[in-house]
Amino acid sequence: MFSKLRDAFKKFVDTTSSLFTSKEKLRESVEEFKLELVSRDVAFEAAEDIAKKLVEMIEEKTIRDKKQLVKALREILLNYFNEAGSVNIDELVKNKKPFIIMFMGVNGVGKTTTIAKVAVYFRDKGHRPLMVAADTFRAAAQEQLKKHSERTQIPVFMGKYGADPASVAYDSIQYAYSRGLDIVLVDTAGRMHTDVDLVNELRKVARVIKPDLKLLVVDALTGNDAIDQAKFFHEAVGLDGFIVTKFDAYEEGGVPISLIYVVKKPILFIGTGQDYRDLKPFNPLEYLDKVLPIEN
Ligand SMILES: Nc1nc2c(ncn2[C@@H]2O[C@H](COP(=O)(O)OP(=O)(O)OP(=O)(O)O)[C@@H](O)[C@H]2O)c(=O)[nH]1
Ligand SMILES: [Mg+2]
Repeated sequence: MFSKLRDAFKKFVDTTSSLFTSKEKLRESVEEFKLELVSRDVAFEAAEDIAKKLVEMIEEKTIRDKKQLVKALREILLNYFNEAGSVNIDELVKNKKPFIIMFMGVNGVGKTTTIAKVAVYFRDKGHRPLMVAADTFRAAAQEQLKKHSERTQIPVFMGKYGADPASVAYDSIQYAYSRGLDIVLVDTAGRMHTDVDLVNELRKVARVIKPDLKLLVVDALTGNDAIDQAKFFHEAVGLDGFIVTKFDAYEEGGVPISLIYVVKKPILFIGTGQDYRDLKPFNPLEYLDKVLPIEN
């Protein structure tokens, strides 16, 4: 996992021994480091900021050796994660019933599978979730969720094909109320993220159901595109956080840094496989331990 980003950090740290003396070499190496970060899915803005901060610290002699360099890197990144805040979802869901989560994301990112995983996650903790198929545009979308419902035995609410997604979502909440279901997980339409109709549809759903959380599901494997999707959905509908899928197959490593740096919202969960329990709360410290070289 994330071996490529780790290699980029390691390479930079390993080549810095001469940098503490020569300004010329430092600039060269930092430029190369920036490009490497970008090629490992770190957003350009974030790569520039990391590089700028490191150069300042090296020039001010706050960083004098490799150990201090790794420590500084960790602090810079950790600060990004802190600025993005955190969402304690286990606590939040206890305080409002039904708790409504609206899931967004473009086609194929793993949105529907993720909703089923989140439903299983909460059922394991003693909750009674409801999955809602508010993508009435594609018949397949309804079928997908129904299959997950059959496999997991978690109830699903489906709208009629072609019905207004906002009214389906609204009805699902009444349904949850009347059956004592305490968490409503709303699957929305995918399509291209630049689709104007989609944006209007999602805004309407959000207006009508007033979700407690709006989460964007992104596929780590789409790299820089995931960053564009995040910016787009955040501007169009507003986001409270992310779920990043396909971490199990992800080598580049930079997507988490980009998401939280660019949108300043936390990552709640990561998808780590195709099974229902392949969903883990995201832990920034664990992530940093994996991508940074060891300080010694
Ligand atoms: N390896 C891996 N595969 C995943 C993960 N999450 C989802 N997938 C797979 O990704 C594929 C697409 O998942 P879906 O849940 O259908 O994605 P979607 O975004 O709902 O797709 P559409 O509704 O068709 O737009 C499926 O084969 C999932 O099993 C993950 O974390 N790791
Ligand atoms: Mg789907």
